[in-house]
Amino acid sequence: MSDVKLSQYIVQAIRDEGASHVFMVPGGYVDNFSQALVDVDGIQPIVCASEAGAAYMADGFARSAGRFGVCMGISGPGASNMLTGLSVSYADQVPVLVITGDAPLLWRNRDAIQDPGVGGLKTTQLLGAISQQQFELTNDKLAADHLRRLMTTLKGPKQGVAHLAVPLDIQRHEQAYEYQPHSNLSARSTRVLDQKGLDLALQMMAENKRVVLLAGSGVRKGNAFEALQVFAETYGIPVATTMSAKGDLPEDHSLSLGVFGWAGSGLANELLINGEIDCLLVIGSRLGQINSMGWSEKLVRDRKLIQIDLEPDHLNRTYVADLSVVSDAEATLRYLASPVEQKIAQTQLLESTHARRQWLSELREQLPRFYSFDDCHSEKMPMHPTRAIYELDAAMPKHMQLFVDNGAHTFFATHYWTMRNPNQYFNIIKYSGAMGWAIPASIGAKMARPSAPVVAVVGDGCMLMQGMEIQTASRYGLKGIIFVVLNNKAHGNPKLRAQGFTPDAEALTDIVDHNWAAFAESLGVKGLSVSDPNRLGACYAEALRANGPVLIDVKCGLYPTPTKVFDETFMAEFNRYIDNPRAVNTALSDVEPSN
Ligand SMILES: Cc1ncc(C[n+]2csc(CCOP(=O)(O)OP(=O)(O)O)c2C)c(N)n1
Ligand SMILES: [Mg+2]
Repeated sequence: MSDVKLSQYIVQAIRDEGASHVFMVPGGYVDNFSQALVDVDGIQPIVCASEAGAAYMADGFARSAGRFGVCMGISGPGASNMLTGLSVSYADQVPVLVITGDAPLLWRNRDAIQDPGVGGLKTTQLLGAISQQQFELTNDKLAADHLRRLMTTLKGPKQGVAHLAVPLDIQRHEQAYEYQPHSNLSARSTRVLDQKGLDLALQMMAENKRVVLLAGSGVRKGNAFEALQVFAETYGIPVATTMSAKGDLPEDHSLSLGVFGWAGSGLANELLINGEIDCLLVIGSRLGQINSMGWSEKLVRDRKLIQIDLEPDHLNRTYVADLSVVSDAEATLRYLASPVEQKIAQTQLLESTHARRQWLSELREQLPRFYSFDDCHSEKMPMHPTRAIYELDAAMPKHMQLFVDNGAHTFFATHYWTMRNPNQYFNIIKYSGAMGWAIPASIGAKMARPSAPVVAVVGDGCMLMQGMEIQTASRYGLKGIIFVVLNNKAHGNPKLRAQGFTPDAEALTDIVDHNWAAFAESLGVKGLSVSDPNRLGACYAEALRANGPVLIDVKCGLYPTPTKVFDETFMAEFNRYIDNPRAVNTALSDVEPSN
């Protein structure tokens, strides 16, 4: 077998581990990788506008494909450009491999350009802040070892960012390609099922019959969609999801309550905060701020809390549960729905199935799914974003993927969209909320699932940050991707909070009404613009007919967000000092929400 450069060795190895795309920006310290990426079959380099876009694309790719994404850039500014994107993957435990090409070891600490040593931007320290695992390759003999070990982060049960720093001189070493992929490693093979803990959970549910399930992103990570539906149907248990698991029980299912928390449905928010629930079963959620309505003590008052998660570290983080079980979401839901040892508890829980369904149908009559539903048909000028979203949902094919960016538009796009299939809604607001993410992330997702159309709903502020990446969609000839800019000429969320500001301070939240359609056209993307709500339908239809990427500049007004997040009832929940012995940190809610 002939020797190959280490840069090629690494590219072949990650391909053999399952990588198909590398999102990157060229540069001196990754030149060897550029050559390898065109020489090696079965892996495609995607050149992005910036490394920030590359990291976001790798993140969106991984979320959509359900396998690791890869981004690459030079040390120094390439690495720092990737940092924000990678921080999103880190926070949400999305598997992303980041490869940096670093200055050669021989030049270290001598003021070389982009030196990651003394006097430079220290790549491993910088990315160490957001890496679950990282190695600097200081000897070519260690390549196979380091790559295989990074795969435990990219393919194992606790996923996230894996960083490999490869100095230029090491990239050039040659050796035979002998690499054994980590093929025996898969998230499935490491799944944990705590039957004893789950028997106790069954018993608690049987004794506390008004059970509601809150399903978090752990359900999606565990690919537990079918198991979730079977479990809910077996016992007639109503299911709310967190925002990031929106639609993982289809929202038109008879047992779906919709999203709980920020941007949540009226039904889920009112029931989980104010309703008479006996037992709240939480699977795969850390119950962070936006998924607990600001750590509301009402979420756990006068009811049992059962928390189930694959990661022990996620349990009892914000509330002390009555029962916490370390168990995988899919295995858990299957176990609970099948005949188990605790037969008596199971029979009792089955007996109350009809009563729960009855309870839910009464709740549906009392509680609204949508807040301010009339806005869906608003004729207002400037346009109401609710109408733009409601009609967009109606116009788009049901197998599409929806990427929602960060700002006031997040609330409209989440609240008024009914997700009819699992694993199609994507959002990062729960821990990061980085503006602009959805633009490149949706491009990564389109490459991950080419047959599924993609819609990205973004703000004009988001466009200012990452709008250049639409050129990547155009250059790679992507079809079936639509960027919908809800253009309210403002940093909407800050402006909605700006009532107390002076006019000069409020003006800091204004954005120029750019012609985003013309901007798109200049980058080879079809640009459409719409300001009359009655033209929305025709505009969406035209976008769907296009033979390439499309951007729609939806000129709308600034209107209050639809859910109660910023109104008095729920603000009170945020602002109150929680006098709650079961809250882990009672001071958490003593500050205003921000985004
Ligand atoms: C990178 C980043 N910087 C700042 C913020 C704070 N922030 C949250 S929403 C927002 C404004 C978003 O404006 P736009 O994209 O126009 O969306 P809109 O709120 O108007 O719908 C800002 C500045 C953020 N979330 N992310
Ligand atoms: Mg805006």
